[in-house]
Amino acid sequence: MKLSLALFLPALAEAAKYSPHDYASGRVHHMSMNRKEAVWAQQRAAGDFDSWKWPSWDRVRGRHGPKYKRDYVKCVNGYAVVEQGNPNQTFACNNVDMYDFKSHADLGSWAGEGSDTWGWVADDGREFIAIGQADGTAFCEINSRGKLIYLGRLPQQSVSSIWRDIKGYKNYIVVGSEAEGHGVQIFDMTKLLDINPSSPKNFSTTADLTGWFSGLPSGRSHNLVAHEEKDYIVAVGAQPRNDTCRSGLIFIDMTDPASPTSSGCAAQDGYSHDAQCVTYRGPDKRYEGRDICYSFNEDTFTIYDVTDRSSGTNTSSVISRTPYYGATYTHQGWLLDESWQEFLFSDDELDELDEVEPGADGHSVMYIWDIRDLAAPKNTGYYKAQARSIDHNLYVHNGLAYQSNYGSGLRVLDVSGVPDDPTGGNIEEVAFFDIYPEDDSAGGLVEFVGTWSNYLFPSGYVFVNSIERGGFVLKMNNHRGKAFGKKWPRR
Ligand SMILES: *[C@@H]1O[C@H](CO)[C@@H](O)[C@H](O)[C@H]1NC(C)=O
Ligand SMILES: *[C@@H]1O[C@H](CO)[C@@H](O)[C@H](O)[C@H]1NC(C)=O
Ligand SMILES: *[C@@H]1O[C@H](CO)[C@@H](O)[C@H](O)[C@H]1NC(C)=O
Ligand SMILES: *[C@@H]1O[C@H](CO)[C@@H](O)[C@H](O)[C@H]1NC(C)=O
Ligand SMILES: [Ca+2]
Ligand SMILES: [Ca+2]
Repeated sequence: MKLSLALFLPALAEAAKYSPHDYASGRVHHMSMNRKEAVWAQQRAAGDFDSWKWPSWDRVRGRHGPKYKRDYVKCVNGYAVVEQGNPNQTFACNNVDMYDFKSHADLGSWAGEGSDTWGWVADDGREFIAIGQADGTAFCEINSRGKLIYLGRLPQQSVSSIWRDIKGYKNYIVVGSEAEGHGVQIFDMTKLLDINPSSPKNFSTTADLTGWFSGLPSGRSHNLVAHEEKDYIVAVGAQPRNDTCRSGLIFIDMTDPASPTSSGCAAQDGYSHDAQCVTYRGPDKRYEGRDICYSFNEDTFTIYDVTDRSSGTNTSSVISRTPYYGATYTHQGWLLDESWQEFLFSDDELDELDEVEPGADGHSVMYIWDIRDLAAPKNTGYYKAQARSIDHNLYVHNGLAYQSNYGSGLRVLDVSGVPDDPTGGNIEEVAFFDIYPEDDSAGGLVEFVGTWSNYLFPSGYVFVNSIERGGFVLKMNNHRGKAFGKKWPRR
């Protein structure tokens, strides 16, 4: 389909920069959500979310047996050709092979519209994935051959919403949504261990939840953050903004997952869109062993000390609040090395769309942060992608950043050399798989289409959730057990 949004929201395109008030009032976030809703409404009307159009591999049969004969489709000369002659089944790629695909329809969803995803590994090494969709969360096992085995789903708690965010917490997943009344679902993944795939289970949103957190102001949240080591999770972006917690970090004690309780919130810097909360280990001696949240707060990168979080509002403190060149909608980020916290990478969700430098040409930008002084983090450089698209969620494992970059798909960057060159000069894209071929002939759309998020398993399989189609299982073809950046490990 052709997307034509020029008429929808001229204000977003015109205003290159927004005022602090535009952020604080929620105007920028509101415009961004409206923009997405507009794109997705067009796609919905055009039938792009009728995911049954995309054949799941285990359903495809030719006249003489399976049509997709190969166990996996190798990336050869820059393409993984799932079906000869079909541009929609020909994926541009480098160094990544495709092992399976299942449509959202075959993953038990009537709504489709994929979003976040998170995995869980059982004690015996079996790998399971939770897949966000507008009407709930689908569950699959990914077997040793990289095949998705559908096991069932956890329906939406209140009403549908494409915004469904999932994190792993010990043997549980926690699920939040922008739907009012949703709260936080706490689901025990060990329930999947004994399911017979021939009768997938439709779990109950009451009887099958270990716990349900109902203490969010309106039940909405934008995302959830897990800090397993300290037995808590954090809800961020829980609207409305005029609530006491101001859509900041809302701490939820998970000591007993059956009865999660709120233990206070950090409202000082207002709305938080996403965060990573960890125990501090790194060069800034002042914070050794403290609980630190690295937070992505719309117009700033904000660092909190949340050690004293458990007694009401604002008992934790803001260590720093840092604006930066290019900040348009500070979205998400991840540490290079949780065990020695010196560098971090962040993404911005509106810089390309709003044509703000350095993302003005639509080639997505990953921002590099030197956080060796938590009170004065520095944006030391950035990596500019060769592909045009908006960059979305990124996660770093063993010196490699796995990005879900909407229309340009999964992108894997070697970021292991950043401590040697914090400008990002030595960052290299080492692999990619573009799950959204629809925009390739246009040179890549700067639009909210394609992939929302991805999850890497110890086996090397990467699950990629696409908004339109369903779930892809991919693997880097040089991934012998584990993939490492060239300069990894560092110490
Ligand atoms: C590819 O997908 C696009 C978008 O859904 C559609 O317009 C087009 O007809 C499809 N082409 C083929 C060959 O299936
Ligand atoms: C699963 O249960 C929900 C209610 O909790 C219901 O709305 C939905 O239709 C059920 N889905 C299937 C496939 O049975
Ligand atoms: C808070 O904002 C909501 C809209 O998001 C509004 O309906 C409500 O009246 C506001 N409450 C206060 C106390 O301002
Ligand atoms: C928390 O801090 C913010 C920012 O300083 C302030 O506006 C708000 O009133 C504080 N809330 C409480 C309950 O102290
Ligand atoms: Ca961006
Ligand atoms: Ca593409």
